[in-house]
Amino acid sequence: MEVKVGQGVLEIVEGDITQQDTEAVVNAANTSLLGGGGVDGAIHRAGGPQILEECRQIGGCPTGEARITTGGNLRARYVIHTVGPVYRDGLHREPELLASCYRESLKMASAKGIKTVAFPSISTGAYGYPMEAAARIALKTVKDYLAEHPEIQRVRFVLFGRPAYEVYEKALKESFK
Ligand code: AR6
Repeated sequence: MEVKVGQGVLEIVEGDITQQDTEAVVNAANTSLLGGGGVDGAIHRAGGPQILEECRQIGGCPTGEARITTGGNLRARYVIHTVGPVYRDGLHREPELLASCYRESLKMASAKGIKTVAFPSISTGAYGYPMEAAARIALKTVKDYLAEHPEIQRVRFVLFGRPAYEVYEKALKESFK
């Protein structure tokens, strides 16, 4: 499913973040930037050792911020690494930190002249963020950014499995009512 936002397109698909043909894919990393499981493991496995080497040089990333490396062997030319919040109870700045991940990743894309970006559902795996709440924040933040930044042509959410896709689909329909 896709919707127009300003000059750009916001799209949701079911799939694997490592297989995307966007100029950049976003990694759901941790503050060390030294790899892990989930999306992070999949990106480093598919992208090869060059990404990890660049991450080592960068030396880490605080929660809510973003850093960029090349895409190694991925189809995407760049990987934007962002660190989502670990979900506790929703009262420890988790919503604003999650929104910040999406915004800072898109700011990085704008700064680098990247026009198409694919995101996974940040923080909703190992970091435990409830998917419905995360989907609302993710979609709203990206929608707001696209409305103000015509340089970004397409943002794709790549949801892992049908249930995740359906949560995002429902949230997207709600947000465009
Ligand atoms: N493509 C798209 N989405 C995926 C893929 C994939 N290949 N694999 C999993 N997902 P997670 P987090 C979904 O755990 O919660 C790592 O160890 C998954 O179903 O990757 O931000 C890091 O190093 C879930 O909905 O990221 C950190 O330590 C979503 O992607 C920590 O996990 C995010 O799950 C970050 O945790």
